[in-house]
Amino acid sequence: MTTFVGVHDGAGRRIAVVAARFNEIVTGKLVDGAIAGLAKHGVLDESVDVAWVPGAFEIPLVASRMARSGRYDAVICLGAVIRGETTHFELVATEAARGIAQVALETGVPVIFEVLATDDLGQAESRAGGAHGNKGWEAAEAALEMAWLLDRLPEEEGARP
Ligand code: INI
Repeated sequence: MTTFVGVHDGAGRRIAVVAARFNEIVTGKLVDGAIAGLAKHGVLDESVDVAWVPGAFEIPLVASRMARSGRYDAVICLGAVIRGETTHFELVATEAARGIAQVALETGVPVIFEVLATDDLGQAESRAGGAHGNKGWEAAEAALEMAWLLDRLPEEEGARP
């Protein structure tokens, strides 16, 4: 029996971060947490590229560009969707999740989903360096774990000579 469990080893890794400016008071802290987490596990500062997009709805397109570039071992998507009075919240949150999942499945590159969807700003802040930790840091660890795993799992038959 072989068991595969990824580890958080950032040596030699190149990571892209795609972050939404909407609710930047929250997403800025998620980005800080992700960068700190990557650095803690050995990813060099010069090996991290951060792309800012207007809102969570725009994340999938830019994540797709980053994933398809072949330059990155993983793409981390960070956003904060906070419930408002309209159904816009649901649409943005749903499309961001759907699009991000699609990019991962279509490209085979790990694409980490850390778009917070909360009822209010306080809940979001508590997950961005507050009482519930920093989800950006967790995203960094998920990215490294997935990169490790995908390096070692069998590839599609015929993918390599
Ligand atoms: N974008 C977010 O990232 N978070 C939100 O809470 C949000 N709300 O609630 O509207 C939001 N909307 C903007 C959206 O992501 C797009 O940028 C916009 O619709 C332009 O396409």
